[in-house]
Amino acid sequence: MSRKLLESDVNEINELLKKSKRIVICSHYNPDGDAVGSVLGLSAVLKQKGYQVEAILPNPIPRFYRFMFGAEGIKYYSQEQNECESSLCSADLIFLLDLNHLGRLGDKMSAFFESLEAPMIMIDHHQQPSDIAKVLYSDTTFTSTCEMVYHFVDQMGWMEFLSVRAMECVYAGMVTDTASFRFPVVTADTHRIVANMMDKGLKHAPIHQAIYDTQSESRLRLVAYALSSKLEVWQESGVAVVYLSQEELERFNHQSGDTEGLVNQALSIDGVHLAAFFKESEDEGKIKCSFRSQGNFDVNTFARTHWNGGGHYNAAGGHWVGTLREAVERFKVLTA
Ligand SMILES: [Mn+2]
Repeated sequence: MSRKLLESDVNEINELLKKSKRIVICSHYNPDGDAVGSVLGLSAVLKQKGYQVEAILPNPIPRFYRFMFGAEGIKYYSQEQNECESSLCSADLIFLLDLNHLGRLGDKMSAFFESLEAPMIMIDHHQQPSDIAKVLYSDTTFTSTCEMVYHFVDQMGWMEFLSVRAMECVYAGMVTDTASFRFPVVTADTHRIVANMMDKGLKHAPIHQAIYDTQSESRLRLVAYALSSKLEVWQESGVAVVYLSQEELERFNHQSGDTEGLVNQALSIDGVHLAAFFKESEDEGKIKCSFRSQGNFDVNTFARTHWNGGGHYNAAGGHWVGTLREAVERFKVLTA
């Protein structure tokens, strides 16, 4: 684990690139701001360098990330499986960003990946990266994969190819993965990167506006409903949970990304150090789980041990098979 790419890695990446024309860049299922930002930011740089680049994601991105440069060109495996598969098969090189193992591509896409022979480069800040990439740039001390992409571009000597539009993507991932630069993992270096990008013309305010000030009325009403009617707080244990059924999500015309941030709102209650969000998925009987903690409760281990998931020390996710009520009860018992 190193904040910097090793010199041997830089050499190996240069060798891989010499042999490559077609590059595919992928990230995880239910792409968040860091996934979308890192994929589109690096795509823009590699396109500037003259490569044929395709961005492929397992499923569509939330509406409020569509402002990012190149977003309209992303291919989605869930919608264009054949096209995505032929692009992946003919790729000379594949980048995997913001994911630590193939399972994060979702069941279908990860199964397909098993058959691919193209070398892979993984850039990621999650714990316990799996050993599938030819070059692994992994470091859990980084706030975001986007911050790593900035370092990557810098260390490869490609800064002149990082356009302002590409910086917007990098910034979007940084701001969303750090909840607007508030998490303890944010360093002076994080801010220096932002300062460097602003010196080169990045405007931060329109990006915040595009991400945070463009929500639909139905989304705001869904959040209001969830917090007023579907929030439980167990003060003695310092734990809170928010949970929503498919029926409720449909009632509020739920769009992807609409429930993002709900778990952080539960965590913002005074005295609460652990919060969860449970959401009934469209697959019958499957519950999607998100966990956030403050201080020294390790939700990565908690999610790995009990909820078929994982992530970071203070932010993790998973899934569980059962009813919504059972998931809430199980969570209550496990954290009492
Ligand atoms: Mn991330």
